[in-house]
Amino acid sequence: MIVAAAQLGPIQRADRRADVVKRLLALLHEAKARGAELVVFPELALTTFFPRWWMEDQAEIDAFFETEMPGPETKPLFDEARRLGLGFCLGYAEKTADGHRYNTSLLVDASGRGVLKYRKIHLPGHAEHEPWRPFQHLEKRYFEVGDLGWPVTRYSGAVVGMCICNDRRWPETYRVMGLQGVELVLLGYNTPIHHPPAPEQDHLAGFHNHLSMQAGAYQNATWVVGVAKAGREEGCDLLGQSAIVAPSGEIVAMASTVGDELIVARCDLERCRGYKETMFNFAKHRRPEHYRLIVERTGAIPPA
Ligand code: CDT
Repeated sequence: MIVAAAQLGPIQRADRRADVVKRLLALLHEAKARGAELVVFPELALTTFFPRWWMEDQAEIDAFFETEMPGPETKPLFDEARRLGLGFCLGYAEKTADGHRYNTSLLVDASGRGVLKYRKIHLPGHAEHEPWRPFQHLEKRYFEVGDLGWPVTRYSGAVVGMCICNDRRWPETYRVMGLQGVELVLLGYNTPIHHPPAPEQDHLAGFHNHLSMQAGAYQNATWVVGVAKAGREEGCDLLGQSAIVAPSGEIVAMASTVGDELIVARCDLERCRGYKETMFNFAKHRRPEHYRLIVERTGAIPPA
């Protein structure tokens, strides 16, 4: 499968949805021209990364959420992708009819039909206002923990799953999909390079990004398509380095800018099989009877 990672440069707060969708459309056209059949957009691809602000006015918060998908402003994306015969994966803030709010990714097939939804499970940051920070990370305030697990589906000959940003740092994310035979993980992210609680880690942001995705890919014998929203957004620098990672753990394509940029790779699903049948033959080598602690315990408890 030829897959495109459609990295986005920054989206400022004043940018209109319609203008953002025009940028997505330009990337969609480039993807078509370069032979892709599936295009992956970042987390919260329609707006600025709004959890950086403490907001109390519910109407102001709601303006960042989609109540329907497609809605009037996103329909052109669905229509054009269908016309071009392209599937895509889109990250957005979802508000459900009964008032729940999630950080969501939707996989849409080439006929314009939503075929898989994922709601972010590992919500990083904090829920209360922390004025000492230069910017907030309030995902725990604005979103609920996803309620769908990590489902996978068969899509165009591949077993496809999704996760979102901070999920990529947790081995459980990939393993739950790995146990369903995943071959292609689609993953969008918004990663501030500065991490206010631990600034000494800032210079490693790019290393940790790739480390997580490469380990997840290799240990689960899957392709991983990691797509950034990058660049200086409302004064906050977001990591780029979108990457397509092979089941060997090798990066086969990587973005070199922090703007709108398309990278493309031919993801040969046979390369998953090689690892799934040898080193990571789960049925043969896993020992779940020794893994109980992973599901029974959340935080670490060192010995007395
Ligand atoms: N969007 C997102 O999940 N970003 C986080 C930042 C963590 S710092 C609170 C990430 O893991 O990249």
